[in-house]
Amino acid sequence: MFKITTTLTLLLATTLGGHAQGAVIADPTLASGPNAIDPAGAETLDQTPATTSDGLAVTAATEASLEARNDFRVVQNFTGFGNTTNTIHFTDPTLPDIRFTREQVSATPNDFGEATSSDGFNTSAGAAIRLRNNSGGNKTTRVRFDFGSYDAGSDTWDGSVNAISAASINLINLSPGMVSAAASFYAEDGTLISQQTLTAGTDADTPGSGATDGLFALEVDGSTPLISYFDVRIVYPGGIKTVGLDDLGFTAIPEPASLALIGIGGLLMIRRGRDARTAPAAFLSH
Ligand SMILES: [Ca+2]
Ligand SMILES: [Ca+2]
Repeated sequence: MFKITTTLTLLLATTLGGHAQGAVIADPTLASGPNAIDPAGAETLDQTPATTSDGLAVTAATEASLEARNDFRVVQNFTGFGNTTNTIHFTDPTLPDIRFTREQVSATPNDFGEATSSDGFNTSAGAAIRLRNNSGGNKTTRVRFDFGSYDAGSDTWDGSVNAISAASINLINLSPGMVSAAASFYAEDGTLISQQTLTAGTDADTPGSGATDGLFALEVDGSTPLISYFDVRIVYPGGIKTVGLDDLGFTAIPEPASLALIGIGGLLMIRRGRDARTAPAAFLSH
């Protein structure tokens, strides 16, 4: 099953990879439940991001709270990702499609976003996403994970729909000498919901020397806008520096409250109708 899925994924990535929109990865295998995030434990997510003190009320979510949700899924393998735009497309209509884009904030275009199978940047089996400053001086790169809808027929992306209630990504090997990384979570109207930061070289196991691994994560409740997209912004020093992103977590698309109520009402009506039909039969059988 795994081989079939991988083959299909590679086939699609190969077929569509040359298109201007980049690679399209169809129905990647999803993990859920305990250890869906960082199942290997090889790169311990030992630093909790600081939430910035700019008045944003929503704080980082924990790995345990996300894994406890029955609507939470994780992509662990990014095989097929190329170095520009990548789209994950699900045939399951309850799941948002996901588009990954990379923006070179500083001048020189020598960062990457493609898949890497290096153990040093993975928190799970299968490839992670590699981001690298390949040479030269300080650089900043921003990558975006947008939850939306992809239409395969017209090859078009709509990022203004399918916002969700929780999302996460692992950041791996923010090595000493690197500067920092921040994640910003946004609503569909562009409102900033939460901003979280990790600082390089502050590993909890080996302070001052170890590379930082951390989890950027957010859960919103009914009083907060849903998550439409989030950005990860990384500041690199000069020289060759690489970080990994792995285990992209997200929830199913929440059902609108009105539809949920109609659904409950409909079930009650069906049940009532069935009870009305079966009650006489049950009575007669006695
Ligand atoms: Ca992985
Ligand atoms: Ca979106």
